[in-house]
Amino acid sequence: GAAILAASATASFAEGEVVGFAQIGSESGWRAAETTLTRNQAEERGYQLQFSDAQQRQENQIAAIRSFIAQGVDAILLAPVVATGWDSVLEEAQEAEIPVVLLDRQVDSADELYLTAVGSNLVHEGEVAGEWLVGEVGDRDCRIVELQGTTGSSPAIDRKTGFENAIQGHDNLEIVRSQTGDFTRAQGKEVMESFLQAENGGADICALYAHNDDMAVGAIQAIKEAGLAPGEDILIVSIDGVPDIFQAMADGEANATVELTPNMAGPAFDALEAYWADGTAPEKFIQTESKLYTQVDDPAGEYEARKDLGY
Ligand code: GYE
Repeated sequence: GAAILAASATASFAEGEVVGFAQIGSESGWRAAETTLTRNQAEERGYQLQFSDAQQRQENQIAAIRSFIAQGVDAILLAPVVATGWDSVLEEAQEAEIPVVLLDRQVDSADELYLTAVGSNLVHEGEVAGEWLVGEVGDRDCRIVELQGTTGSSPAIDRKTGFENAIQGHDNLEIVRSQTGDFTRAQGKEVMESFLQAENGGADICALYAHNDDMAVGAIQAIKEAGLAPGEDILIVSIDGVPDIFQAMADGEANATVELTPNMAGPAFDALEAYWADGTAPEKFIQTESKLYTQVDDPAGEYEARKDLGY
């Protein structure tokens, strides 16, 4: 009756909001976890989530946003596959007075075109990865190969910058080959195979820096098929903290990862609820924390702790 209706109505004034989520795709385990977590958060908060998987294509994300605008959703979440080309569709959302929250990547559009961006300090992640390798190799010469993320994405740009910042001034460390693996295991493996062939069967490679764990996991497979020991013959450092990289570390086949939380939706929905309540405008960037894990931490335990979180 009315009492129950009233009670449920006060449960959360955000109850019943419709949120459109223009997700990039499921190119990595980390992205799958982000999607799982966003669905769970929407469910808990009583939102209706309209989900779109763009298969890593920007035009599909733009079409999804236009469809959300036509539906008159109450907010849009966007994980922008690349940093450029968003101005017009973000202006359309602004004209429709629909707040847009960016998840895990940045855009080069003006700040006024989105409510806030939730993500990690991507440059810092690259610096943490580079600093670990500097400490690991000491004065030894180290020829590094790099698997970059999706070309033109803010993580690929910033994680490259950060790593280069960290090895600056250590002339014994040099990135000798660098190419995109598009954040996927398959392409990580494929590009690593070409690096191994180009570098004396891998004998001349000291370390791999991969912009995400999924490319590193693919590369580990290629290194083993080339008859080398990943984690020993070739050091492996990457970013995300997905379960399978902890499994590789426990097996001695990977050395370090910089954790990226998949929980971008929590802070995003908190900011939206404050905005829906009284127009509160959040900070333009809500930063999540990153943490370095190496073999000395409890990789097997970290694997167990993450294996059921939807990666
Ligand atoms: O590291 C990778 C995913 O945008 C920072 O995208 C995110 C990256 C993440 O493909 O696994």
